[in-house]
Amino acid sequence: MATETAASVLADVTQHLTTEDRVGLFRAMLTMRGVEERAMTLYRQGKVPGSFYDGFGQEAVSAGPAWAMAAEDRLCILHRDLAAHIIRGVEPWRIFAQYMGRADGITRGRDGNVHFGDRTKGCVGMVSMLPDMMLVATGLAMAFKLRGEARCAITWFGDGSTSRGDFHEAMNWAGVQKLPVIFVLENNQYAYSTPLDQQFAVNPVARAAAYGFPGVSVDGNDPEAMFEATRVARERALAGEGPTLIEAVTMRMHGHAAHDDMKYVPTEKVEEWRAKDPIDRQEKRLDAIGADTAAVRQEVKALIDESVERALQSPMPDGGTAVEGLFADEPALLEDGNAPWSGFRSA
Ligand SMILES: Cc1ncc(C[n+]2csc(CCOP(=O)(O)OP(=O)(O)O)c2C)c(N)n1
Ligand SMILES: [Mg+2]
Repeated sequence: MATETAASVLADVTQHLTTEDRVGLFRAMLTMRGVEERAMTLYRQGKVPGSFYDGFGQEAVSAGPAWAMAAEDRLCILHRDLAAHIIRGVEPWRIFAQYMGRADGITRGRDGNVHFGDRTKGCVGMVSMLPDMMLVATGLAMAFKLRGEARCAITWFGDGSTSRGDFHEAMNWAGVQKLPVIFVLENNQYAYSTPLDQQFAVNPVARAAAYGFPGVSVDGNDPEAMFEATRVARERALAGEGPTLIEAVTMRMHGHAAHDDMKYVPTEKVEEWRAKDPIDRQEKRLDAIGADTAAVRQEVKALIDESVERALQSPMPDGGTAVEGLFADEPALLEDGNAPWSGFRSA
């Protein structure tokens, strides 16, 4: 099966994106960047425990695809894809609270990191083992198919995780069953310090053909190209034609996480990609059609400011609630009459 080019998927992008949509993509990417920049400051101030991961420069990879998905679809989102949560309506103040481990975080203080998801908004909580979200998305798609529902699942995963068996299992099963699932390969040139040429001999987008479905390579720094590729993939999925693998070609502009100075990445490479910044590019496009991008910038800045303040007001969680919400049905009491988690209770 032929691999399509970025140019072919961009052919008629504005047919399916109104000016409002295009501004919406810009706003979502800007919000993602604003949240992550401010969260990095909070991390350096010691207010975000553990480590901190961001998707600086990769905002289009999550914004474009998330914009193409419907309310009834399900999104299995990874650690550099904050714009997907934002587009689904997760409020920035709750994301700040999440990073700071506060009671109003999405996991209500159970995690201070990126392992969160708000199911009421169709965002599935992130599984840390990579790329197990591919299996979760494939399972969701299997359920949609079995129930005869016109819904689609999408998941993101990195170049590094394509070397694992789970990648093969998910792709194979989705191909065999022609499942309504979209796989977005976030090719940001590195998996921690491992560059692509040490990761695989053949680009994984070419592997899609081996599983019986198309692989398309897209400019991952262009939110409209990412939207269009996903829109086409979703139509294909809903028509019962099966999955699509979309390779988003991008660059990890920061270290793996806040602790990583990425000295192993040549400076010229980072500079080369800085010129392709997705937010700057979308802003230029919008300026060219007369949209008020300065107003969007102001609006987003105000949102970030008030969101940080609100999150800082959120209390630390009560330790006694730590194991609440783990079970759909509470397990039986122990022989001594205590609940299995009673040892964890603070009182
Ligand atoms: C099975 C597994 N092994 C190791 C890790 C630790 N780990 C987290 S992110 C990461 C790098 C992943 O690289 P890539 O898939 O390219 O994604 P990127 O971080 O570049 O977005 C590693 C090794 C993990 N989460 N799961
Ligand atoms: Mg990577």
